[in-house]
Amino acid sequence: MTTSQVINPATEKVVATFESADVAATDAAIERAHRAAPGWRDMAPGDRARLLRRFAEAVDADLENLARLEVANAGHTIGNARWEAGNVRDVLHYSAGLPERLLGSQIPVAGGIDITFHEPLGVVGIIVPWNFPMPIAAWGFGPALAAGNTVVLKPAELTPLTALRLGELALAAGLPEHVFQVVSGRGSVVGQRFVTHPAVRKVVFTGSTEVGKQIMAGCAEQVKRVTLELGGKSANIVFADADLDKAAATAPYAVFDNAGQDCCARSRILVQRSVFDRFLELLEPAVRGVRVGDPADEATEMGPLISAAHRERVAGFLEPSTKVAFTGTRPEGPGFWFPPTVVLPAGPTDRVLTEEVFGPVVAVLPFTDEADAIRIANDSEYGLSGSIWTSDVGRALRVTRAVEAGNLSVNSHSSVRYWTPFGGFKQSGLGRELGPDAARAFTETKNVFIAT
Ligand code: TAP
Repeated sequence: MTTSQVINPATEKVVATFESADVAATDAAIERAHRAAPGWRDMAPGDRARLLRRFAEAVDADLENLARLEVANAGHTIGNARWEAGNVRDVLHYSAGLPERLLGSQIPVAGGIDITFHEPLGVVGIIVPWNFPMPIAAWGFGPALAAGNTVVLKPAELTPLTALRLGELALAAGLPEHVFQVVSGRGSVVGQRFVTHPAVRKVVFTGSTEVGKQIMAGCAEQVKRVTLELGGKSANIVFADADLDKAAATAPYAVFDNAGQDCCARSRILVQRSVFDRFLELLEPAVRGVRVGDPADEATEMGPLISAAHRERVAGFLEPSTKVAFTGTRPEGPGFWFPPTVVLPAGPTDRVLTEEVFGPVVAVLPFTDEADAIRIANDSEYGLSGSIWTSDVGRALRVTRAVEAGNLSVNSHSSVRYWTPFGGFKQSGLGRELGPDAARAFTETKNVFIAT
Protein backbone atom coordinates (compact mmCIF):
# COMPACT_ATOMS: atom_id res chain seq x y z
CA MET A 1 0.00 0.00 0.00
CA THR A 2 1.13 3.54 -0.72
CA THR A 3 -0.35 6.78 0.57
CA SER A 4 -2.09 9.33 -1.68
CA GLN A 5 -3.24 12.85 -0.97
CA VAL A 6 -6.53 14.47 -1.90
CA ILE A 7 -6.15 18.15 -2.84
CA ASN A 8 -8.93 20.76 -2.81
CA PRO A 9 -8.65 22.25 -6.33
CA ALA A 10 -10.09 25.61 -5.19
CA THR A 11 -7.54 26.11 -2.38
CA GLU A 12 -4.66 23.73 -3.30
CA LYS A 13 -4.79 22.49 0.32
CA VAL A 14 -4.60 18.82 1.30
CA VAL A 15 -8.04 17.69 2.51
CA ALA A 16 -7.34 14.00 3.14
CA THR A 17 -4.77 11.27 2.81
CA PHE A 18 -5.68 7.68 2.11
CA GLU A 19 -4.10 4.30 1.48
CA SER A 20 -3.80 3.42 -2.19
CA ALA A 21 -4.61 -0.26 -2.76
CA ASP A 22 -2.03 -2.58 -4.30
CA VAL A 23 -2.60 -5.72 -6.38
CA ALA A 24 -2.93 -7.96 -3.30
CA ALA A 25 -5.60 -5.71 -1.75
CA THR A 26 -7.46 -5.55 -5.07
CA ASP A 27 -7.36 -9.33 -5.46
CA ALA A 28 -8.66 -9.76 -1.92
CA ALA A 29 -11.63 -7.45 -2.64
CA ILE A 30 -12.42 -9.23 -5.92
CA GLU A 31 -12.31 -12.61 -4.20
CA ARG A 32 -14.59 -11.42 -1.39
CA ALA A 33 -17.01 -10.11 -4.04
CA HIS A 34 -16.82 -13.48 -5.82
CA ARG A 35 -17.72 -15.33 -2.64
CA ALA A 36 -20.57 -12.92 -1.90
CA ALA A 37 -22.06 -13.26 -5.40
CA PRO A 38 -24.20 -16.45 -4.98
CA GLY A 39 -25.97 -15.14 -1.86
CA TRP A 40 -26.81 -11.83 -3.54
CA ARG A 41 -27.87 -13.51 -6.77
CA ASP A 42 -30.17 -15.97 -4.99
CA MET A 43 -31.83 -13.40 -2.73
CA ALA A 44 -35.53 -12.84 -3.48
CA PRO A 45 -35.76 -10.02 -6.05
CA GLY A 46 -38.09 -8.10 -3.72
CA ASP A 47 -35.48 -8.23 -0.93
CA ARG A 48 -32.74 -6.97 -3.28
CA ALA A 49 -35.09 -4.17 -4.31
CA ARG A 50 -35.79 -3.26 -0.68
CA LEU A 51 -32.08 -3.06 0.16
CA LEU A 52 -31.42 -0.82 -2.87
CA ARG A 53 -34.27 1.43 -1.75
CA ARG A 54 -32.74 1.64 1.73
CA PHE A 55 -29.38 2.48 0.15
CA ALA A 56 -31.14 5.28 -1.79
CA GLU A 57 -32.68 6.58 1.44
CA ALA A 58 -29.29 6.52 3.18
CA VAL A 59 -27.82 8.58 0.32
CA ASP A 60 -30.72 11.02 0.60
CA ALA A 61 -30.19 11.42 4.36
CA ASP A 62 -26.47 12.07 3.74
CA LEU A 63 -26.99 14.27 0.67
CA GLU A 64 -25.60 17.51 2.05
CA ASN A 65 -22.54 15.78 3.46
CA LEU A 66 -21.86 14.00 0.14
CA ALA A 67 -22.29 17.29 -1.73
CA ARG A 68 -19.88 19.13 0.60
CA LEU A 69 -17.33 16.32 0.21
CA GLU A 70 -17.50 16.76 -3.58
CA VAL A 71 -17.09 20.52 -3.32
CA ALA A 72 -13.91 19.99 -1.29
CA ASN A 73 -12.58 17.10 -3.34
CA ALA A 74 -13.50 17.93 -6.95
CA GLY A 75 -14.14 21.69 -6.77
CA HIS A 76 -17.72 21.23 -7.98
CA THR A 77 -20.13 24.06 -7.28
CA ILE A 78 -22.38 23.27 -4.35
CA GLY A 79 -25.46 23.41 -6.60
CA ASN A 80 -24.01 20.86 -8.99
CA ALA A 81 -22.73 18.66 -6.17
CA ARG A 82 -26.21 18.48 -4.62
CA TRP A 83 -27.62 17.49 -8.03
CA GLU A 84 -24.95 14.78 -8.31
CA ALA A 85 -25.70 13.26 -4.89
CA GLY A 86 -29.41 13.46 -5.72
CA ASN A 87 -28.72 11.66 -8.99
CA VAL A 88 -27.14 8.75 -7.05
CA ARG A 89 -30.27 8.55 -4.88
CA ASP A 90 -32.51 8.62 -7.96
CA VAL A 91 -30.49 6.00 -9.83
CA LEU A 92 -30.71 3.73 -6.78
CA HIS A 93 -34.49 4.23 -6.47
CA TYR A 94 -34.90 3.51 -10.18
CA SER A 95 -32.61 0.48 -9.90
CA ALA A 96 -34.72 -0.77 -7.00
CA GLY A 97 -37.55 -1.15 -9.51
CA LEU A 98 -35.50 -3.42 -11.76
CA PRO A 99 -34.95 -6.75 -9.91
CA GLU A 100 -38.62 -7.71 -10.10
CA ARG A 101 -38.87 -6.65 -13.74
CA LEU A 102 -35.95 -8.58 -15.24
CA LEU A 103 -38.40 -10.56 -17.31
CA GLY A 104 -37.47 -13.41 -19.62
CA SER A 105 -39.64 -14.56 -22.49
CA GLN A 106 -41.48 -17.65 -23.61
CA ILE A 107 -40.87 -18.39 -27.27
CA PRO A 108 -43.19 -20.64 -29.34
CA VAL A 109 -41.50 -23.92 -30.35
CA ALA A 110 -42.66 -27.36 -31.43
CA GLY A 111 -42.31 -30.36 -29.11
CA GLY A 112 -41.68 -28.45 -25.90
CA ILE A 113 -41.39 -25.13 -24.17
CA ASP A 114 -38.68 -22.51 -24.73
CA ILE A 115 -37.94 -19.90 -22.10
CA THR A 116 -35.22 -17.32 -21.51
CA PHE A 117 -33.59 -16.12 -18.27
CA HIS A 118 -31.43 -13.07 -17.60
CA GLU A 119 -28.66 -14.38 -15.38
CA PRO A 120 -26.28 -12.09 -13.46
CA LEU A 121 -22.64 -12.13 -14.53
CA GLY A 122 -20.93 -12.42 -11.13
CA VAL A 123 -18.40 -9.76 -10.13
CA VAL A 124 -18.50 -6.41 -11.97
CA GLY A 125 -15.53 -4.02 -11.78
CA ILE A 126 -16.38 -0.34 -12.23
CA ILE A 127 -13.67 2.24 -13.06
CA VAL A 128 -14.68 5.88 -12.67
CA PRO A 129 -12.99 9.18 -13.68
CA TRP A 130 -12.62 12.31 -11.53
CA ASN A 131 -15.04 14.61 -13.36
CA PHE A 132 -18.35 13.26 -11.98
CA PRO A 133 -17.25 10.81 -9.28
CA MET A 134 -20.70 10.11 -7.81
CA PRO A 135 -23.19 9.83 -10.70
CA ILE A 136 -20.90 7.90 -13.04
CA ALA A 137 -20.25 5.33 -10.30
CA ALA A 138 -23.99 4.97 -9.58
CA TRP A 139 -24.90 4.51 -13.27
CA GLY A 140 -22.81 1.34 -13.07
CA PHE A 141 -23.39 0.00 -9.56
CA GLY A 142 -27.17 0.68 -9.34
CA PRO A 143 -28.25 -1.57 -12.23
CA ALA A 144 -25.36 -4.03 -11.71
CA LEU A 145 -26.51 -4.69 -8.13
CA ALA A 146 -30.16 -4.74 -9.22
CA ALA A 147 -29.39 -7.54 -11.69
CA GLY A 148 -27.82 -9.64 -8.92
CA ASN A 149 -24.11 -8.94 -9.44
CA THR A 150 -21.59 -7.95 -6.80
CA VAL A 151 -19.52 -4.82 -7.45
CA VAL A 152 -15.99 -3.58 -6.83
CA LEU A 153 -15.76 0.14 -7.53
CA LYS A 154 -12.52 2.01 -8.26
CA PRO A 155 -12.82 5.79 -8.03
CA ALA A 156 -10.20 8.05 -9.59
CA GLU A 157 -7.23 8.59 -7.28
CA LEU A 158 -7.86 12.34 -7.40
CA THR A 159 -11.47 12.03 -6.18
CA PRO A 160 -12.07 9.01 -3.91
CA LEU A 161 -13.89 10.67 -1.00
CA THR A 162 -17.53 10.42 -2.07
CA ALA A 163 -17.10 6.85 -3.37
CA LEU A 164 -15.63 5.76 -0.04
CA ARG A 165 -18.58 7.39 1.73
CA LEU A 166 -21.04 5.59 -0.58
CA GLY A 167 -19.37 2.31 0.42
CA GLU A 168 -20.07 3.12 4.10
CA LEU A 169 -23.67 4.11 3.33
CA ALA A 170 -24.33 0.84 1.49
CA LEU A 171 -23.24 -1.15 4.53
CA ALA A 172 -25.23 1.07 6.89
CA ALA A 173 -28.29 0.54 4.69
CA GLY A 174 -27.97 -3.22 5.20
CA LEU A 175 -26.40 -4.44 1.95
CA PRO A 176 -24.63 -7.70 2.82
CA GLU A 177 -20.88 -7.37 3.34
CA HIS A 178 -18.74 -7.48 0.18
CA VAL A 179 -21.68 -7.06 -2.20
CA PHE A 180 -20.54 -3.49 -2.87
CA GLN A 181 -16.89 -2.62 -2.15
CA VAL A 182 -14.87 0.48 -2.92
CA VAL A 183 -11.15 0.06 -3.59
CA SER A 184 -9.21 3.25 -4.04
CA GLY A 185 -5.92 3.14 -5.91
CA ARG A 186 -4.20 3.78 -9.21
CA GLY A 187 -5.82 2.86 -12.48
CA SER A 188 -2.73 1.05 -13.67
CA VAL A 189 -2.86 -1.12 -10.53
CA VAL A 190 -6.47 -1.56 -9.30
CA GLY A 191 -8.24 -0.86 -12.61
CA GLN A 192 -5.82 -3.03 -14.51
CA ARG A 193 -6.47 -5.91 -12.11
CA PHE A 194 -10.20 -5.72 -12.94
CA VAL A 195 -9.16 -6.35 -16.54
CA THR A 196 -6.90 -9.32 -15.79
CA HIS A 197 -8.52 -11.03 -12.78
CA PRO A 198 -10.62 -13.95 -14.08
CA ALA A 199 -13.33 -13.57 -11.40
CA VAL A 200 -14.29 -10.13 -12.76
CA ARG A 201 -16.79 -10.90 -15.50
CA LYS A 202 -17.51 -7.38 -16.68
CA VAL A 203 -15.60 -4.08 -16.62
CA VAL A 204 -17.48 -0.79 -16.81
CA PHE A 205 -15.04 1.95 -17.70
CA THR A 206 -15.65 5.68 -17.96
CA GLY A 207 -12.70 7.82 -18.90
CA SER A 208 -10.47 8.76 -21.79
CA THR A 209 -10.77 7.07 -25.17
CA GLU A 210 -7.07 6.19 -25.01
CA VAL A 211 -7.36 4.18 -21.76
CA GLY A 212 -10.74 2.80 -22.89
CA LYS A 213 -9.08 1.19 -25.91
CA GLN A 214 -6.48 -0.45 -23.65
CA ILE A 215 -9.24 -1.78 -21.37
CA MET A 216 -11.15 -3.19 -24.34
CA ALA A 217 -8.03 -4.86 -25.72
CA GLY A 218 -7.19 -6.29 -22.29
CA CYS A 219 -10.72 -7.59 -21.77
CA ALA A 220 -10.59 -9.38 -25.14
CA GLU A 221 -8.04 -11.79 -23.62
CA GLN A 222 -10.80 -13.39 -21.48
CA VAL A 223 -13.73 -12.28 -23.68
CA LYS A 224 -14.75 -10.16 -20.72
CA ARG A 225 -17.89 -8.03 -21.07
CA VAL A 226 -17.22 -4.33 -21.25
CA THR A 227 -19.15 -1.07 -21.26
CA LEU A 228 -17.16 2.00 -22.28
CA GLU A 229 -18.17 5.64 -21.76
CA LEU A 230 -15.40 7.71 -23.33
CA GLY A 231 -14.64 11.20 -24.59
CA GLY A 232 -16.68 13.65 -26.62
CA LYS A 233 -16.48 16.69 -28.89
CA SER A 234 -20.14 17.54 -29.07
CA ALA A 235 -21.67 20.09 -31.42
CA ASN A 236 -24.18 22.76 -30.46
CA ILE A 237 -25.82 23.62 -33.81
CA VAL A 238 -27.62 26.97 -33.99
CA PHE A 239 -29.77 27.62 -37.07
CA ALA A 240 -30.77 31.13 -38.17
CA ASP A 241 -34.43 30.38 -37.37
CA ALA A 242 -33.66 29.55 -33.71
CA ASP A 243 -34.51 31.63 -30.65
CA LEU A 244 -31.04 33.25 -30.76
CA ASP A 245 -31.35 34.98 -27.39
CA LYS A 246 -32.07 31.70 -25.66
CA ALA A 247 -29.47 29.76 -27.65
CA ALA A 248 -26.76 32.31 -26.77
CA ALA A 249 -27.81 32.66 -23.12
CA THR A 250 -27.67 28.90 -22.52
CA ALA A 251 -24.61 28.03 -24.64
CA PRO A 252 -22.04 28.89 -21.91
CA TYR A 253 -23.62 26.44 -19.44
CA ALA A 254 -23.59 23.70 -22.08
CA VAL A 255 -19.81 23.84 -22.19
CA PHE A 256 -18.50 25.64 -19.09
CA ASP A 257 -20.56 23.67 -16.59
CA ASN A 258 -18.17 21.71 -14.34
CA ALA A 259 -15.46 23.96 -15.84
CA GLY A 260 -15.84 22.13 -19.16
CA GLN A 261 -14.76 18.84 -17.56
CA ASP A 262 -17.81 17.13 -18.95
CA CYS A 263 -17.83 14.40 -21.59
CA CYS A 264 -21.08 15.92 -22.96
CA ALA A 265 -19.69 19.48 -23.16
CA ARG A 266 -20.90 21.20 -26.32
CA SER A 267 -17.36 22.36 -27.08
CA ARG A 268 -18.06 23.19 -30.75
CA ILE A 269 -20.72 25.83 -31.39
CA LEU A 270 -21.80 25.75 -35.04
CA VAL A 271 -23.73 28.87 -36.04
CA GLN A 272 -25.46 29.52 -39.37
CA ARG A 273 -23.41 32.14 -41.21
CA SER A 274 -26.28 34.64 -41.65
CA VAL A 275 -26.58 35.05 -37.83
CA PHE A 276 -22.95 34.35 -36.86
CA ASP A 277 -22.01 37.92 -35.89
CA ARG A 278 -25.28 38.49 -34.05
CA PHE A 279 -24.83 35.24 -32.11
CA LEU A 280 -21.30 36.24 -31.02
CA GLU A 281 -22.61 39.63 -29.85
CA LEU A 282 -25.20 37.84 -27.70
CA LEU A 283 -22.74 35.20 -26.49
CA GLU A 284 -20.13 37.65 -25.22
CA PRO A 285 -22.07 39.10 -22.25
CA ALA A 286 -23.35 35.62 -21.37
CA VAL A 287 -19.75 34.32 -21.16
CA ARG A 288 -18.45 37.36 -19.29
CA GLY A 289 -21.34 36.94 -16.85
CA VAL A 290 -20.49 33.35 -15.82
CA ARG A 291 -19.70 33.56 -12.09
CA VAL A 292 -16.37 31.77 -11.56
CA GLY A 293 -15.12 31.38 -8.00
CA ASP A 294 -15.45 29.66 -4.63
CA PRO A 295 -17.45 26.49 -5.37
CA ALA A 296 -18.94 26.49 -1.87
CA ASP A 297 -20.62 29.85 -2.57
CA GLU A 298 -24.27 29.25 -3.55
CA ALA A 299 -24.03 31.90 -6.32
CA THR A 300 -21.00 30.37 -8.07
CA GLU A 301 -21.59 28.90 -11.52
CA MET A 302 -18.14 27.56 -12.38
CA GLY A 303 -15.37 26.23 -10.14
CA PRO A 304 -11.70 25.40 -10.76
CA LEU A 305 -10.11 22.68 -12.89
CA ILE A 306 -9.24 19.47 -11.10
CA SER A 307 -5.44 19.86 -10.86
CA ALA A 308 -2.43 21.96 -11.80
CA ALA A 309 -1.41 19.35 -14.39
CA HIS A 310 -4.84 19.45 -16.00
CA ARG A 311 -4.83 23.26 -16.10
CA GLU A 312 -1.51 23.10 -17.93
CA ARG A 313 -2.97 20.62 -20.41
CA VAL A 314 -5.98 22.86 -21.07
CA ALA A 315 -3.76 25.95 -21.44
CA GLY A 316 -1.75 23.98 -24.03
CA PHE A 317 -4.69 24.27 -26.46
CA LEU A 318 -4.25 28.03 -26.62
CA GLU A 319 -1.23 28.61 -28.81
CA PRO A 320 0.17 32.09 -29.54
CA SER A 321 -1.58 32.00 -32.92
CA THR A 322 -4.99 31.02 -31.43
CA LYS A 323 -7.65 33.64 -32.05
CA VAL A 324 -9.43 34.16 -28.73
CA ALA A 325 -12.71 36.04 -29.32
CA PHE A 326 -13.29 36.82 -25.63
CA THR A 327 -12.97 35.29 -22.18
CA GLY A 328 -14.85 35.35 -18.90
CA THR A 329 -13.29 35.95 -15.50
CA ARG A 330 -11.35 33.88 -12.98
CA PRO A 331 -10.26 34.53 -9.40
CA GLU A 332 -6.68 35.43 -8.47
CA GLY A 333 -4.70 33.48 -5.87
CA PRO A 334 -4.57 29.78 -5.06
CA GLY A 335 -6.76 27.33 -6.98
CA PHE A 336 -6.54 25.76 -10.41
CA TRP A 337 -8.58 28.49 -12.14
CA PHE A 338 -9.11 28.93 -15.85
CA PRO A 339 -11.48 31.48 -17.39
CA PRO A 340 -14.31 30.55 -19.77
CA THR A 341 -12.68 31.04 -23.18
CA VAL A 342 -14.24 31.43 -26.63
CA VAL A 343 -12.00 30.66 -29.62
CA LEU A 344 -12.43 31.20 -33.35
CA PRO A 345 -10.69 28.18 -34.88
CA ALA A 346 -8.15 28.70 -37.66
CA GLY A 347 -9.50 25.84 -39.82
CA PRO A 348 -11.02 22.36 -39.69
CA THR A 349 -7.81 20.74 -38.39
CA ASP A 350 -7.37 23.17 -35.48
CA ARG A 351 -6.80 21.13 -32.28
CA VAL A 352 -9.62 22.95 -30.47
CA LEU A 353 -11.98 21.42 -33.05
CA THR A 354 -10.54 17.93 -33.29
CA GLU A 355 -9.43 17.09 -29.73
CA GLU A 356 -11.32 16.96 -26.45
CA VAL A 357 -10.10 19.90 -24.34
CA PHE A 358 -11.98 18.83 -21.19
CA GLY A 359 -11.78 22.41 -19.93
CA PRO A 360 -13.67 25.71 -20.37
CA VAL A 361 -12.64 26.35 -23.97
CA VAL A 362 -15.21 26.46 -26.75
CA ALA A 363 -14.74 26.88 -30.51
CA VAL A 364 -17.36 28.85 -32.46
CA LEU A 365 -17.53 28.42 -36.24
CA PRO A 366 -19.96 29.20 -39.07
CA PHE A 367 -21.83 26.83 -41.39
CA THR A 368 -23.80 27.55 -44.55
CA ASP A 369 -26.83 25.21 -44.61
CA GLU A 370 -28.28 22.07 -43.05
CA ALA A 371 -26.02 19.69 -44.99
CA ASP A 372 -22.94 21.71 -44.03
CA ALA A 373 -23.95 21.69 -40.35
CA ILE A 374 -24.40 17.90 -40.38
CA ARG A 375 -21.07 17.41 -42.20
CA ILE A 376 -19.16 19.52 -39.66
CA ALA A 377 -20.93 17.97 -36.66
CA ASN A 378 -20.04 14.46 -37.88
CA ASP A 379 -16.45 15.37 -38.74
CA SER A 380 -15.21 13.83 -35.50
CA GLU A 381 -14.33 10.37 -34.25
CA TYR A 382 -16.40 11.20 -31.16
CA GLY A 383 -20.20 10.94 -31.03
CA LEU A 384 -21.54 11.37 -27.53
CA SER A 385 -23.89 14.29 -27.34
CA GLY A 386 -25.09 17.50 -29.00
CA SER A 387 -27.82 20.11 -29.35
CA ILE A 388 -29.85 21.48 -32.26
CA TRP A 389 -31.44 24.94 -32.01
CA THR A 390 -34.17 25.64 -34.58
CA SER A 391 -37.86 26.57 -34.75
CA ASP A 392 -38.48 24.14 -37.64
CA VAL A 393 -39.67 20.75 -36.34
CA GLY A 394 -38.92 19.00 -39.63
CA ARG A 395 -35.35 20.28 -39.60
CA ALA A 396 -34.93 19.28 -35.95
CA LEU A 397 -35.93 15.71 -36.82
CA ARG A 398 -33.81 15.52 -40.00
CA VAL A 399 -30.72 16.84 -38.24
CA THR A 400 -31.09 14.72 -35.10
CA ARG A 401 -31.43 11.60 -37.27
CA ALA A 402 -28.33 12.55 -39.29
CA VAL A 403 -25.99 13.53 -36.46
CA GLU A 404 -23.89 10.57 -35.31
CA ALA A 405 -24.22 10.88 -31.54
CA GLY A 406 -25.91 8.95 -28.74
CA ASN A 407 -27.61 11.79 -26.86
CA LEU A 408 -29.12 14.76 -28.61
CA SER A 409 -31.42 17.52 -27.46
CA VAL A 410 -33.48 20.06 -29.43
CA ASN A 411 -33.73 23.63 -28.10
CA SER A 412 -32.20 22.35 -24.87
CA HIS A 413 -28.82 21.10 -23.64
CA SER A 414 -29.91 18.22 -21.47
CA SER A 415 -28.02 14.94 -21.85
CA VAL A 416 -28.66 12.80 -18.81
CA ARG A 417 -31.85 11.42 -17.30
CA TYR A 418 -31.55 8.25 -15.20
CA TRP A 419 -34.60 6.72 -16.91
CA THR A 420 -33.40 7.20 -20.52
CA PRO A 421 -30.42 5.48 -22.20
CA PHE A 422 -27.03 7.18 -22.30
CA GLY A 423 -23.90 6.35 -24.30
CA GLY A 424 -21.77 7.14 -27.31
CA PHE A 425 -21.47 6.47 -31.04
CA LYS A 426 -18.06 5.83 -32.66
CA GLN A 427 -15.06 6.30 -30.33
CA SER A 428 -17.22 7.86 -27.60
CA GLY A 429 -18.02 4.46 -26.24
CA LEU A 430 -19.60 1.04 -26.38
CA GLY A 431 -22.93 0.02 -24.87
CA ARG A 432 -25.51 2.09 -23.02
CA GLU A 433 -26.04 2.97 -19.38
CA LEU A 434 -29.22 4.10 -17.58
CA GLY A 435 -32.75 3.73 -18.91
CA PRO A 436 -35.11 0.74 -18.81
CA ASP A 437 -32.50 -1.69 -20.21
CA ALA A 438 -29.76 -0.71 -17.74
CA ALA A 439 -29.93 -3.94 -15.73
CA ARG A 440 -29.94 -6.13 -18.87
CA ALA A 441 -26.40 -4.91 -19.61
CA PHE A 442 -25.34 -6.78 -16.47
CA THR A 443 -26.85 -10.13 -17.43
CA GLU A 444 -26.38 -12.99 -19.84
CA THR A 445 -29.44 -14.26 -21.69
CA LYS A 446 -29.90 -17.98 -21.17
CA ASN A 447 -32.22 -19.97 -23.41
CA VAL A 448 -33.75 -23.20 -22.09
CA PHE A 449 -35.73 -25.74 -24.15
CA ILE A 450 -37.83 -28.25 -22.24
CA ALA A 451 -39.10 -31.22 -24.25
CA THR A 452 -42.70 -32.13 -23.49
P1 TAP B 1 -8.58 8.41 -17.58
O1 TAP B 1 -7.20 8.85 -17.40
O2 TAP B 1 -8.89 7.52 -18.71
O3 TAP B 1 -8.99 7.74 -16.19
C1 TAP B 1 -10.26 7.25 -15.92
C2 TAP B 1 -10.19 6.18 -14.87
O4 TAP B 1 -9.43 5.09 -15.38
C3 TAP B 1 -9.49 6.61 -13.58
O5 TAP B 1 -10.12 5.97 -12.48
C4 TAP B 1 -8.09 6.08 -13.78
O6 TAP B 1 -7.40 5.82 -12.56
C5 TAP B 1 -8.37 4.77 -14.51
N1 TAP B 1 -7.25 4.26 -15.30
C6 TAP B 1 -6.21 4.96 -15.82
N2 TAP B 1 -5.36 4.12 -16.47
C7 TAP B 1 -5.88 2.87 -16.35
C8 TAP B 1 -5.47 1.58 -16.80
N3 TAP B 1 -4.37 1.40 -17.52
N4 TAP B 1 -6.25 0.52 -16.49
C9 TAP B 1 -7.39 0.67 -15.77
N5 TAP B 1 -7.81 1.86 -15.31
C10 TAP B 1 -7.08 2.95 -15.61
O7 TAP B 1 -9.60 9.60 -17.75
P2 TAP B 1 -9.70 10.92 -16.86
O8 TAP B 1 -8.65 11.85 -17.32
O9 TAP B 1 -9.76 10.57 -15.43
O10 TAP B 1 -11.16 11.41 -17.27
C11 TAP B 1 -11.38 12.23 -18.33
C12 TAP B 1 -11.94 11.46 -19.53
O11 TAP B 1 -13.12 10.74 -19.17
C13 TAP B 1 -12.37 12.40 -20.64
O12 TAP B 1 -11.89 11.93 -21.86
C14 TAP B 1 -13.89 12.32 -20.63
O13 TAP B 1 -14.54 12.59 -21.81
C15 TAP B 1 -14.13 10.94 -20.17
N6 TAP B 1 -15.46 10.84 -19.58
C16 TAP B 1 -16.43 10.21 -20.29
C17 TAP B 1 -17.70 10.13 -19.76
C18 TAP B 1 -18.76 9.44 -20.52
S1 TAP B 1 -20.06 9.07 -19.69
N7 TAP B 1 -18.66 9.11 -21.76
C19 TAP B 1 -17.99 10.67 -18.54
C20 TAP B 1 -16.98 11.30 -17.85
C21 TAP B 1 -15.70 11.37 -18.39
P3 TAP B 1 -6.47 6.91 -11.82
O14 TAP B 1 -6.68 8.21 -12.50
O15 TAP B 1 -6.94 6.87 -10.43
O16 TAP B 1 -5.07 6.41 -11.95
